[in-house]
Order: sequence, then C-alpha cells, then structure tokens
Amino acid sequence: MLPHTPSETPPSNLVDLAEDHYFSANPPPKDLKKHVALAKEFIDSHAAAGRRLVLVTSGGTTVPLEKQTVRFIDNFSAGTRGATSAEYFLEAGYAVLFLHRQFSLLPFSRHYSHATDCFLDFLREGPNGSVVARDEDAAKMLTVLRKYREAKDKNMLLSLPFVSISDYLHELRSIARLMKPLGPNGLLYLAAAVSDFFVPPDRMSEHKIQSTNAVDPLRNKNPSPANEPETFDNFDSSPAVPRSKRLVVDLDPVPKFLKNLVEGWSPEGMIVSFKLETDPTILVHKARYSLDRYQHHLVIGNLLSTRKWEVVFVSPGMEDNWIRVPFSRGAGTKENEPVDPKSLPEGEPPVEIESLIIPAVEELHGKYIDERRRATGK
Ligand code: PAZ
Repeated sequence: MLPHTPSETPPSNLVDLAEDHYFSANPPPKDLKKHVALAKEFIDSHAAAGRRLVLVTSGGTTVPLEKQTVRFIDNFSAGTRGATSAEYFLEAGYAVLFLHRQFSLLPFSRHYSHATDCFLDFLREGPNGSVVARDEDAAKMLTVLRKYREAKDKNMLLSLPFVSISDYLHELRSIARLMKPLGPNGLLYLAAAVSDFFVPPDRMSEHKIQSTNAVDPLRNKNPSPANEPETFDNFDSSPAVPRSKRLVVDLDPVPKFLKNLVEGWSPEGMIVSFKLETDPTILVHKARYSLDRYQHHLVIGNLLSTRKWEVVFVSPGMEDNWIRVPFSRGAGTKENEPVDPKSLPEGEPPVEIESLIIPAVEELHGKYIDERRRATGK
C-alpha cells in the first residue's frame, strides 16, 4: 500500500471556518425549508419506532456557470446505484430517505424510466377505454407496483430532489443533522457522484454568458472595430480561436465536508461513502486514504467500467473485501485485484450487484449498532 499523507487534513477550526464560509456564500435551494420539514417528520416517526433508517444519496450534482442558469457542468451518474440500493434497503426493513438528483432514476419507477423503451411501450388499451399493462410485462409490473405501494403506504420511502452541488450540500447537512434521534440506527449511504469543482458565486455571471460582442455597445464597451484583426493567443495548439471568443472556465475545489459530517452533522450514525475511480491501480489506495482521512466507517470503491460487476469494501481494521456478481474470471486473475473489464461478459450482469452490497452493509451496520450500544450502555 502507498503511504498516506494525513497532514493534508486541515485542523478542525479551519474546517469550521470553511463550512461557515461555504454555506453563507452559497445560497440554499428554495425548497430547503419544505424538505427539512418533510425529512424531520419522516425521521422522527422512524426513530420513535426504533427502526433503522438509511439516507441514500444518488445521482450527479450540477455545477452552474451562471446564476440564472442556462449552462452547467454535469457528470455521468444516472442514479442506478442509489435507486437500486434503495429498493434492497427497503427489502431489508430499512426506512429510506432518498436524496436524489432531480429526474435521475428513482426506486421502483427505474424499471420503466430511462429504459431504451418508452414507458408507453409497456402499456396497451384495455376494455372500456382503460389502459392496462401489456400481457408480457404485467407480472413484473404488478410485483414492482406492489412493492412500491407497500413502501409508500407504510411511509417507508421519502424522496427529496436536488440539482446543483450547493443544493446537495445544503440538503445533506440539514438532513444529516436531523438524524441524531436515530442514534446508531441511522445509516448514511453516500452514493451520489458529487462534483469536486465549482464556480464560486462571486465569480459567477448573473446572466447567460454571451458568445459574441453584439451587446457590448449596450454596455458601453468598445467592440473591436470590424476590420481590425483580433489579438490571437499563441499559448496553445489552437491559436485560430481568439481568446475573446473562448469560454475559459476557472473552477475552485469544492470543500470536502465528509469530516464535518462525521464529526459534527451526524456523529452517531454509521457513514458509508463511495469512491469512484477509472484507474484500477489507484482504487484501493484512494478508498483507504479517504477512510484514514475522514475516519468514517466504510468506503465502497468502484471503477467506472466495472461498477455493476464488482466493488471493494474498505473498512477500518479489516482486509479489503471484494464483492462480485458471479461470473467466470480469466485464468490467473487474483481475488484481491480489480477484474480486467475486457474479461467481462457482454451486456448486463445476471444479478444486480446491489442485491449483494446491501446485505453486506446491513451486517456491518448491525455490528456497528451493537458496538455503539455496548460503548454507550444505551
Ligand atoms: O449512478 P450510477 O449507478 O451510474 O453510478 C454510481 C456511482 C459510480 C456514482 C457510485 O457508485 C459512486 O461511486 N459514487 C461516488 C462517486 C465519487 O464521488 O467518487
């Protein structure tokens, strides 16, 4: 294993200053108060019942380039991990607070949305002007519908949306703080793909960024006279594009709030984070580094190309534990190393890997609850 450099972790008083600064400079989402009220009612009712509750975060966060946002930077995440995990947590008896990117995949409806087929393809006209499921889809749809209705009717599932990175962080902080009454029965399962970089509000344009100088006269700027050649950059390989016509995006790092989450926002719950990489040679090191740095309970590492086939559990004092969908691996492959994506079978895995991840997380959460109870005598 490569050496760590824990000295990079800032002291906690600086962490708090960074937190105060970030949350006062970046405005909360407009529905935060409403979401907090819904989350509080949901969490308190499950805490009173002594039930386990998991906060699942899911999907990507946007990085707006303008305050009145026309353009934003996004990432690949469709929310498959989060939405699928939520279903298996429900099956395991957890109440699920599903904090997800708006319009990303949702538990249960994921079986019919974002599919290559349109959801209308699953339906046909029934008798007397009714609409029914197609015969070949009806059995599965009925099973999914029953599970969904049961989760909703028993108040086991609450879904709250976010869009941008700052919406996500405001929502996460507020909801994590509400989880205190759950004690160790609270679980935070952070599967969202959170942006590492953003445009701070003091450098963000209020209006749509312009791509021509057509409005310069309205703003008393001097447009370049029509026949005067533009000044050309020559510091890169495309000097044919004048600097005035480029959009140069200058991003700051998003502060890392996992330490604040562990120490301040939700010190009693079990915290599971995900680590995504594309380079197989650094995955385990980065997962272990994150665990050492933030001192939480479990990091689940996964690679972009193989994330539906295998993940690695990295937790304190334990050997790395690879969890894999069953498939025949090439000769000479090692159990404790990432699989070569070229050796994977074509198409989707035969089972959803979340059906293996959630029971393993549930078991660790059970141990965590027992340890906390022994330690606190509660
Ligand atoms: O949403 P999805 O199923 O396509 O992808 C899931 C995932 C890779 C975003 C998730 O498993 C994950 O690793 N989340 C954390 C990403 C990170 O910030 O490192």
